[in-house]
Amino acid sequence: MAEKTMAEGLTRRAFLKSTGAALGAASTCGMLGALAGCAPQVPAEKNEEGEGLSATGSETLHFAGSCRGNCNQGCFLDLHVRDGKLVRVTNGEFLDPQYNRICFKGMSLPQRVYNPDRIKYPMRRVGERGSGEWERISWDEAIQIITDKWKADIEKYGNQSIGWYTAAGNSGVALTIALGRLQGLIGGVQIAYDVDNEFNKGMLESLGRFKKVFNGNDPSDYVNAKTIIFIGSNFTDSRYQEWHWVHEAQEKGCKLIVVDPKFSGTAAKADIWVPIRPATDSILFMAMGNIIIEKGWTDEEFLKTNTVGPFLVKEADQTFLRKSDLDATVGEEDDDLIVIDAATKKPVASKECADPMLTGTYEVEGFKVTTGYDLYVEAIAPYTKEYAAEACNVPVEMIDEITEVYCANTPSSLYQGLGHEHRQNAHKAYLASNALAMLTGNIGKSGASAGFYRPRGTYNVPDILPVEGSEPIGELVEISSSEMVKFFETGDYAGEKIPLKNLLVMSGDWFHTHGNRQALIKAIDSLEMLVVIDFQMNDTTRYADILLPCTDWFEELDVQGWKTLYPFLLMQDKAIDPLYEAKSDCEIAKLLIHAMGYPEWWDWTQEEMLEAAYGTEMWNDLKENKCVWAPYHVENDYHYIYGEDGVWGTDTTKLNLYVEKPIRGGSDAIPCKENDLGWQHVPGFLPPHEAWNQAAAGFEKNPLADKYPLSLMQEHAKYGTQTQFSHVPNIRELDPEPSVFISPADAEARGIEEGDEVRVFNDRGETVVRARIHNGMPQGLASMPNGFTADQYISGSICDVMNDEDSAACPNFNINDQLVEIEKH
Ligand SMILES: Nc1nc2c(c(=O)[nH]1)N[C@H]1C(S)=C(S)[C@@H](COP(=O)(O)OP(=O)(O)OC[C@H]3O[C@@H](n4cnc5c(=O)[nH]c(N)nc54)[C@H](O)[C@@H]3O)O[C@H]1N2
Ligand SMILES: Nc1nc2c(c(=O)[nH]1)N[C@H]1C(S)=C(S)[C@@H](COP(=O)(O)OP(=O)(O)OC[C@H]3O[C@@H](n4cnc5c(=O)[nH]c(N)nc54)[C@H](O)[C@@H]3O)O[C@H]1N2
Ligand code: SF4
Ligand SMILES: [Mo]
Repeated sequence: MAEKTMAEGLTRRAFLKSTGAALGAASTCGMLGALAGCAPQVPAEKNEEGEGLSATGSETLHFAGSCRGNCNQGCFLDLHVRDGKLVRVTNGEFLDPQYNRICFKGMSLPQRVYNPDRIKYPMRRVGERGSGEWERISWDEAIQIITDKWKADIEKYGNQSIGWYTAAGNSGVALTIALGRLQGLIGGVQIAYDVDNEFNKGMLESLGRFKKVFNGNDPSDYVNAKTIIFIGSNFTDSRYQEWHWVHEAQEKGCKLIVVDPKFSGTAAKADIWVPIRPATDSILFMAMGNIIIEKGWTDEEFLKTNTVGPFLVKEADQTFLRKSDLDATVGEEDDDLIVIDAATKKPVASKECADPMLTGTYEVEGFKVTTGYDLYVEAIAPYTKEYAAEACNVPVEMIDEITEVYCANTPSSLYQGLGHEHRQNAHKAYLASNALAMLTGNIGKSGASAGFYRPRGTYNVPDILPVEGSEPIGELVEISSSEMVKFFETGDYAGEKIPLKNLLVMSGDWFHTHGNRQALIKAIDSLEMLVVIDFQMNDTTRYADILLPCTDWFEELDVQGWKTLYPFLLMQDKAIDPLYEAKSDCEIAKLLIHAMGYPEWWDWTQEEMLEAAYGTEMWNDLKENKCVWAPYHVENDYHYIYGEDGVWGTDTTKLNLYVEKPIRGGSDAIPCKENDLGWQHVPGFLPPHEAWNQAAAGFEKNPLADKYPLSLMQEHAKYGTQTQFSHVPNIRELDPEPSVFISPADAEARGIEEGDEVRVFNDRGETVVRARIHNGMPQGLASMPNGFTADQYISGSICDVMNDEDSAACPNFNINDQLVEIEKH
């Protein structure tokens, strides 16, 4: 009986220990399955044999669930509930079974639900900030304290005295709406969640996206690829639910190329491992572009019809020449791009030209113009394969070989992860690699993908966020998270005084995602009230003035909205009652909104809210079937291939080999620090801000490297989803404590042995962890995989040495962009 093994064997000891604490406060829902929101997914009579009765004579009920942390996979879950308690989690059944999967984190979720570190009641800080001294208060008191202060501060300083921070704790839709309504009412200051923005910038600029699906093929399509290049992705550890398609492709002869400085789990599966010098990826891809052009492996037809290659770029302002430039009477509706007709060599509107020139510099009615293709070619020309061999520390023969495999063994796909992303200037690597797909036409068809598949299940949420006919208190302004230390010290942001006194953090570990932690801890002294909503303790909750306990994922009704790998929407049943005094994020938002005196801003139940977000028909379908095709796919009923019809999600509907309008990455509300647009139109190379410890590619090493010679990255640990599972016993059994991985050579030079306690430090701070000596690490690179909160380190935290500097072109958490030294503790 598999059920018994899981519930009574693997998890039993830790599970019983923690459920003991939970039982007193938790009421039951399972047996009362007929209650609204508690309807079991599978009727009792369909339960498998042996699962029937518990010791108390109650049966196991099944509810639909989805794993909503930010591992980007969002598995469908079957929640086994007995006597009102979650006793087991197994995978749910998708409409298409090839997506059916679960991992050890999902299976361990009962341990997270009944985790002793859960926040049980509203609490007020009584000791120093961070001292961990709290007193229990009632919900009424908590809401009163918060809203009295908010009201008084809004009166005194205006709505910018209230601020918000949220991240990716729960990819359900309910939370998005809860915070959206609160912010919609109060406005104030949004501290931006500047995550993965070099990736976002590079991917969106070059490939565009559609509102509902972003810009990559459905991952089930990997099975059709003949070559896949993984770049900065430890796919076997960070996307394991998709690996089986890659593996199936490999079994059919697909060649796997892995570009990674470390011999990672994914590299171990590769046909060719390219051990690149960290942060030099864009150079490698520009060199590959040069080889493709030189060898004549370009797909000219594809370039002409699917890319902006033939469009003419004006030398004067680097934008495309349009009909409206030549005739001021042409309106937006009738406007078009101008190209040079290959037969007549005359400028014509692109829609009227079957065969445009891909190359050339021309004079058109006084405008000096060059084709987008030529500007790309000119930009990459200096990055020859010989240059790249030296800069990237990869042999010329290997660069030749991988280029040939990518071009000859088609269809070819690129999968671009984020390992190389988390450093300044990394967006260039995405421009440069996507260009290879455009040059060769390896995009827009089955087996040929370059972008990132991410269906947007939240697509119509923005429409229901404003409350029609109701005036908000004030406008919402956004400020960059990486400016936080400076901002809290001075109160100035971009030359303006912002009277921020209060901050509400929900669904994000603000202190863990930012670098320079000690400076941030000091800087927030100027903050008068930090309110944190979470269901478990994390690095931010420890500094809160008021802590509010929210429900864990299975204690509320929700829909899995985003960060998924499949074309479905998933229902989250309310499978168990909220533990202790936890309330859902929506309920908390409602209490705050009502106490502020604006009940019209929250006059729905959670179910009504979700129905409004999806429309009655879809909502009823979801309620009944739990898993439904996401709307885009219902319309088409097929597995998504981005750009298959030759229409791309960009302004011009073409792929941007040349980027006419460089963007910032995340929100458009925050301008780039320096906007050297000229440099941003085409691929190029600049080293990262700090993590550049060797002279290469014509750039001297960072002078800090004399003192701090090791470049430190943070991989996304196999046994975790950021910090979400940090205190789950099963997970800690697999990966007990924070470590730093270093090469044997670096260890030897420092007299460090496997398992030694070591001090990892730089000018920002230090942390003490255990050293792991890893043959797959290159000399000069160290890695501290993520997944732990500060209390789990011997001392300090990765965030004490982590960089908090923005990119010039794009605000971002550059979590891999730091130099450190390591010594025996
Ligand atoms: N198990 C698990 N899965 C996750 C997450 C998690 O925390 N745990 N987090 C999710 C999230 S939010 C994200 S952003 C992704 C991140 O997951 P990935 O995209 O896989 O990124 P990382 O784990 O940061 O790094 C992947 C690889 O990049 C390599 N790398 C480092 N620097 C460079 C470089 O300069 N060039 C190249 N080519 N490679 C480099 C590293 O050695 C590492 O092997 O994972 C998602 N999935
Ligand atoms: N030091 C460090 N910083 C990093 C990274 C790293 O690896 N190391 N990775 C970077 C990347 S790529 C990413 S994507 C970000 C991720 O940044 P975050 O999204 O902040 O990551 P988590 O640490 O998982 O924090 C999420 C928090 O949300 C809580 N939570 C989960 N569900 C709910 C809910 O329903 N309601 C509420 N109120 N809270 C909930 C969880 O308990 C957890 O405390 O971090 C970035 N910054
Ligand atoms: S952690 Fe990710 S892979 Fe594991 S069950 Fe949850 S969604 Fe699936
Ligand atoms: Mo991320």
